[in-house]
Amino acid sequence: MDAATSRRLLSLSSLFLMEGRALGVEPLGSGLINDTFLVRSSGPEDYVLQRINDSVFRYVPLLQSNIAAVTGHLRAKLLSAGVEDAGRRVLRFLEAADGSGNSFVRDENGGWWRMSVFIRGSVTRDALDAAGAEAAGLAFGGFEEQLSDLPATLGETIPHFHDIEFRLEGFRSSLARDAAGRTGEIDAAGLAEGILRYADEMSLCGRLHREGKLPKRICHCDPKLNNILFDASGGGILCVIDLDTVMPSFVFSDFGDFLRTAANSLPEDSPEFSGIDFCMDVFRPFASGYLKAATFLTPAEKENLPYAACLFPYMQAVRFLADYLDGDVYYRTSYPGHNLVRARNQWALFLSARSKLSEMQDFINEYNG
Ligand code: GN1
Ligand code: MG
Repeated sequence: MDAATSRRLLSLSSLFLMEGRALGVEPLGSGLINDTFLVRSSGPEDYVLQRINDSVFRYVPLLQSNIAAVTGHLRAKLLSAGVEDAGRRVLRFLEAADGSGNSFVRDENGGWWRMSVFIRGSVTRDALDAAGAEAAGLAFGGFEEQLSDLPATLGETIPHFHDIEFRLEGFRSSLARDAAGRTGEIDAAGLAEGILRYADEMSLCGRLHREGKLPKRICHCDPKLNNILFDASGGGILCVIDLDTVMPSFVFSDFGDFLRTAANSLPEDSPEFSGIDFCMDVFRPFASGYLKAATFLTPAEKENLPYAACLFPYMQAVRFLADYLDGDVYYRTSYPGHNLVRARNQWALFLSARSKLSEMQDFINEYNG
């Protein structure tokens, strides 16, 4: 990072009510949407400064008020349960120094910024053993359970975010528009045809919802493995971060999207497609943990968890491929074919998960007794 950028970020940090003085700043994490930085301070805490991508999150005040409702509710529960170290188990956003009471500021170009406390001694992980996968299941099942009595009504920070029928409609228009002249390349991979072949099967959740058989609940909706903070000294999971997409959705969102990253034998942008395997060694402990914590699930929700494990790699292949066709306008990319590689990776994961559907169903049925 050049000196001018670093000075600018330090001065943006001073627009929040932080303790101490900002000493230095560095890039943080690998998110594909927002820009994230770690701010080292002279006070007891370090901070995370983020520029919010407002072409993705179009109404930042709603976004931040959702997050305040969620973090406030979680914090109150931790405190009333007397949990030790509560400050490391839920995110805390800082107030702006301008007296507005807002948890965001706008820069001179209209950009939106926010700052939260960096959770001390936390790390993210790229892979999990069985105990870690079970802990993650408990964490996400527990997250939904804790929020099941949230008094506030949350808005959809991205309308139709995990609505597969809507995503497929978008994909079909991207194909027809061919804005970047790339349909030839994806034909070669046979990808579009494959996606359309499974469209009906994968749209099951929309049908169940319309038939009144599948409720919406407050879900995290971006539960990828690197959105979980682990205690660096081996004390297990501290908390779930990246709360931008916490909104009403089907529970499939958290169950399926977690496994999409954690049960993939390779990272989501690896081009080694033939090495991609949906790991049942992650599915089993994760599903056990999740079912243990999410005591509110209906039979229809439980029964369709294996479908959820297929739906999310499928939906992500649709989203990456649509973005590739649109000319890489949504996801941050590092090279020209990046989104196509990601789409093919997710497609391979979908096929692997789908080939294990009955194995997953047997496991869930057995668990339910
Ligand atoms: C995006 O920005 P990040 O990395 O948290 C995306 C998720 C995708 C993910 C794929 C708001 O998440 O839905 O699953 O990339 N978030 C949004 O890596 O679109
Ligand atoms: Mg995110």
